[in-house]
Amino acid sequence: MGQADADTPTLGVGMVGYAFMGAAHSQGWRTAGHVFDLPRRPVLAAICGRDPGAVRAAANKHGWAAAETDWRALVERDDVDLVDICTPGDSHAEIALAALAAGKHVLCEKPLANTVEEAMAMTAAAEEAEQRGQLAMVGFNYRRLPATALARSMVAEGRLGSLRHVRVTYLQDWLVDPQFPLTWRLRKETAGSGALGDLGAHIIDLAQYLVGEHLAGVSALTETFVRERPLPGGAVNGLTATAGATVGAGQVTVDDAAVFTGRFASGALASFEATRYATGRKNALRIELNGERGSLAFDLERLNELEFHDGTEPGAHAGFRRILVTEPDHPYLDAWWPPGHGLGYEHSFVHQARDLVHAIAEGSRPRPSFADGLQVQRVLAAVEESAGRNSVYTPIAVSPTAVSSVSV
Ligand code: SOE
Repeated sequence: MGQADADTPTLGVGMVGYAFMGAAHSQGWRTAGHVFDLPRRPVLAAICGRDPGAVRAAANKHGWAAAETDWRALVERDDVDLVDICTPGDSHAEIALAALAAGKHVLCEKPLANTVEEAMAMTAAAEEAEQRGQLAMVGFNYRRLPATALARSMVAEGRLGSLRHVRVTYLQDWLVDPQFPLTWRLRKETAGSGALGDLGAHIIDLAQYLVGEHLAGVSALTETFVRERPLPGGAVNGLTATAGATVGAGQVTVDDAAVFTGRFASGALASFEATRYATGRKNALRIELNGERGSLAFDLERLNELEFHDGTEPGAHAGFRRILVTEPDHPYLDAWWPPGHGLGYEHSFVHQARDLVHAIAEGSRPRPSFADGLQVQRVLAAVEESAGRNSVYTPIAVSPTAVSSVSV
């Protein structure tokens, strides 16, 4: 159990944004130093949002020492060493570039950007800043659950042998009601894309991380089921909205769902599904890997478990077995509870903060880096290009710096 002592150097954090991801990241920064022995003690220095009253309330609720209403002022604060970007995708590039130029480390929520061009500029700036000792990470938090980290190590050890299939879905249903208002996630100019960039980015990154390779090409279909929605009249927070006076309607300019297949460089075949219309599925991320020597399966709704089939066992004894990922020698677990007590969604953000603090103290490039985020952006763009050409197979370029970045 960690508790940084008084002479542990601090790491001042400044956060931009205070909605769902702002709350989740705040919990990660508050908790990491109290669970893990960290080489830097995170200090929640300042949080930023446009509404003075709302951001002051968020500072009080989430434990931030100060509140700012201009992210440019936050980036320049002397008590901020790291800028954590928890805003919609249309501001990621501007804020990250300014933070890197101001000498700060950066954590940026996924997807890295709204376009490949923005992601390329962010990656170039991050790699230049790295020469000055500044580090940057993109927040694909699902890599940081014990079960997915264990799965990655099992694949890397060869427990599955050569991979043949990757099958991954990310299913939500918060848009099934056509009366859900036209929030920022449904407009291309703010979100970049819909379920594809929001949910598809997660499963693209997780698949590439677990496999240890980049996707070489995709064939895709996307659909927008409800093309016009009421403009927000009431309160909206993340995925929920309260009814408000109808103030007209607007066009949905992003995808509601994306279905795509892909091929990894080694030849393994993959299928992906990302949707906000899977009625009854709330946050159902499921991935299964099939190799010549065995299979692994993970379900976010049972995130303390990993299903493993050892194909080398005698047929009479073979079968999927459940690994309860709560042992002290499982990833991250040595700092938490005794076996069997389990963790939750929010712990992935505590682990994200932990890993970033260690990377900063060691001066090593965090994973996933901005180059990893750029590679996901390239896949997102290829999916949209393929879908725009009626699912024609579309190859994916690989950035030179990204080649070495898909690793544990
Ligand atoms: C909405 O789909 C959302 O909040 C995503 O934006 C997050 O990245 C995911 O972890 C939960 O769902």
